[in-house]
Amino acid sequence: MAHQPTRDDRFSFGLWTVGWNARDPFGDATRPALDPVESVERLAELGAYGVTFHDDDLVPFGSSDAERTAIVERFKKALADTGLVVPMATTNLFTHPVFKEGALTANDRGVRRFAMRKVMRNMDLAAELGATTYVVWGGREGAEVDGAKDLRAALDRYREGIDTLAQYSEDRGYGLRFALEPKPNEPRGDIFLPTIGHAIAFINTLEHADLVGVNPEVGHEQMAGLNYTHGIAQALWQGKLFHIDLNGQHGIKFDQDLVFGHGDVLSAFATVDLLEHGGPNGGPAYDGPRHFDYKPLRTEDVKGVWESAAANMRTYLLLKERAEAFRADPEVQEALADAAVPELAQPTLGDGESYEQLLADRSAFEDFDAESAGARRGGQVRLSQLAVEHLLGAR
Ligand code: GLT
Ligand code: MN
Ligand code: MN
Repeated sequence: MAHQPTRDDRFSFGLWTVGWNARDPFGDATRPALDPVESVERLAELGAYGVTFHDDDLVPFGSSDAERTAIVERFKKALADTGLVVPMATTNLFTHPVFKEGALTANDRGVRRFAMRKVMRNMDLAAELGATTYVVWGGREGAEVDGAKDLRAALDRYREGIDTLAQYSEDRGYGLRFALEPKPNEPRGDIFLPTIGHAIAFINTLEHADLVGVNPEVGHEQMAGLNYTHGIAQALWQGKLFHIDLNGQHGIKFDQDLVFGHGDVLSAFATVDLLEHGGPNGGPAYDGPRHFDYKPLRTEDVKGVWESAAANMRTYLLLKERAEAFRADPEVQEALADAAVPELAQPTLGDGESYEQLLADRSAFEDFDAESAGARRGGQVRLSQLAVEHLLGAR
């Protein structure tokens, strides 16, 4: 069945997604906590290939070394029994009150040192389990009160933190690549590195810039009113799309973490098209795991948790099929040509042409007919409608 996920689709889920017991700032949990081993088993049955986790999702904060070893051994056995892999791991630097004012960028130096050690400890486990990507979501790295934070010093400390962790991975031979996850706000009033663009600009200042990329989440960019597909296209273009968090969001409001495609479905269609095909004129597609970072709705029981996990994968595969049909449709090809989409792949200057030659080219300016170029038809609505029709299964 085309919409039945297989390991080859490389779908992965965080333990914290299906395992969320639906406690929110206004209400108590509506579901029991899930055993990580049960999550591994169920995800494997549903066709996922990978599972990801924060240190504390697997080993509760404050566990003794003996408890930790026992939990990890049991988890490893579940992985071996099911064949599920751990492509990525991350650290919880946000739940415990110690991180209320920040972690790698906390004013309190002791908290920063504790945070660094907490990450290093879980990097050891990540490497042991074969992970190749280490996500850093700085949910508490931010502020509500501008005057209570030296913003430039915070960026210095963030850089120091990431460079130190990258050095640690290199020295230990862990081969991890780091993926910074942007988010504009929530839980902090304003979070540092709020968008993909901010994160990439920050990465360029790092000593270990080559080891660091981004992990953009659909809803986080949309919370900032930004176009997710544009954001990940730039990350791909800069060789920085190390990982992705797929989910759904309805515009600028609190972080909804809906099932992928259950928010802006037309945008999700464009995202899958980009990830699978690399854009209308080709280009690098994304070859990492298709990772879902969503929360099963608080209204759901445990059965609904697994329905929603399956829904993420099925929606992705449906969108992938629609994107393939869209690309293969001769009318789409014609509409793309009509809208001059392939022409953008052609450099603006000719091969070896200098700006002196451009200045000497009267057809480029003096004799250029700006009026008729300005009157040329767009053909964009036709393309948009073709996409909608493929999405709705009308073609
Ligand atoms: C948290 C956050 C997510 C991040 C996770 C990684 S934790 O659930 O809302 O967007 O990806 O730390
Ligand atoms: Mn989110
Ligand atoms: Mn996320």
